Amino acid sequence: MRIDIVTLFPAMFAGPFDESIVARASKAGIVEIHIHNLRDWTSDRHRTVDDKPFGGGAGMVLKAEPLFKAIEALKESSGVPLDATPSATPSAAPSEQVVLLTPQGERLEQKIVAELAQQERLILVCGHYEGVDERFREHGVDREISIGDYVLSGGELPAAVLVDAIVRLLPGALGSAESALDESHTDGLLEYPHYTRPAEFRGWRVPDVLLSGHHGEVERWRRQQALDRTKRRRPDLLEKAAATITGDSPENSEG
Ligand code: 9D3
Repeated sequence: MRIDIVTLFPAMFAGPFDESIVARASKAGIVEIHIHNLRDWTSDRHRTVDDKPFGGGAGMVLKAEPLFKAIEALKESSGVPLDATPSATPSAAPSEQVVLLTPQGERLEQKIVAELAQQERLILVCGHYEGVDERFREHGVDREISIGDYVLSGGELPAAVLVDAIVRLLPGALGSAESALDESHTDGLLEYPHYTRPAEFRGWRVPDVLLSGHHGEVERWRRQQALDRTKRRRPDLLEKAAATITGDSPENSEG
């Protein structure tokens, strides 16, 4: 997968992609991430990316022109090296989506992450200031995503969150131990409590069942703990799981 990120603050991406799973996946050629400065697609002397809102009001709005120029240029770069041997049957255009990170987008959840992980190319556009010109949102963007109902100063951290969530789903990105662990945790429940040595720390003991060596009992205890914990902390997750089972989930609605 190739991911292009368009931002006014490229330096914000220096850290997150140089560590852990994303860094490993980049080195292994599983993902190719390119960061671009939106100012590179301006043509005036001051490299202007924003302007005052029509109709008045506080804040600035990202101009449509640099945003369109950016995504058009990135779409044109096919991802195929310029010196590639021409083939008799030109391959189909890679599937790609332009995603705008914005507080007005649909709230990110694992299902959306999984959908985006199917694309061959993603172009992520980080909003900033009061937002982007509506004509870019309407005619230049395939999908709008928020990472939750809290106010951040821009779309950069949300873009980094999205990339992290996507990359770990790409084939080969996780080690075999990590993927096995991951599969057992896709039942929609919160995790059971984890302990490691010592068996007693400052007088706090590890539950006896975990030291018992009875694998069946350990499994039963963990399942019960996961259920109790989910019921108490995240009843919404249980309702969602129940709705999926009864066929009463939003994916089956006509809306
Ligand atoms: C305080 C300004 N707000 C006025 C109602 C609007 C606003 C505009 C731009 C609020 C935040 C931002 C910058 N945030 C993002 O671009 C953003 C974001 C977020 O703030 N929270 C969760 N997900 C995202 S994705 C992009």
